[in-house]
Amino acid sequence: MKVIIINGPNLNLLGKREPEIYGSLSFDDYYKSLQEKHPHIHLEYFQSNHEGELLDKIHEIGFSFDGIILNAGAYTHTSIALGDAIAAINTPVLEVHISNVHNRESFRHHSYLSAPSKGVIIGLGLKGYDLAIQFFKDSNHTK
Ligand code: CA2
Repeated sequence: MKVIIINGPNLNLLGKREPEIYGSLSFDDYYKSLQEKHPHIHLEYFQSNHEGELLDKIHEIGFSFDGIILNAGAYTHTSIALGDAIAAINTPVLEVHISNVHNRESFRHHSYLSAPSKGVIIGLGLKGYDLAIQFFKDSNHTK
């Protein structure tokens, strides 16, 4: 079973800035704990600050992986292109947000990614990524 976590812009700063919103753990450290917790799945991690690179990665693995866990950062709220990419691939996508975007600024309340995604996990901190992996492990999902 192949699952990839794709993180978008600024998520490389996790653990370094704004710990009151995003926590104090770096994603690299959290990813190590996910690998230890889920040793029997093929887990990959990709982060980019560039919309085109996120699109290329989704196209590259979107017909061969069993699940994509996508936190597209602020592109969530702006990118019709990412929404179109999710709709175009076969691999189911779970949209994850660390913070509860609905109790933040109104521009974070809309997502171009939610409708074409299989589901959404919001506001549960880094735990959301773990729950998304668990979902893919547990389900015989269809898109
Ligand atoms: O809550 C989330 O996971 C977000 O996707 C994070 C994005 C934000 O634009 C979305 O509205 C919600 C921002 C990621 C920025 O991450 C940082 C982490 C540490 C320090 C500064 C930024």
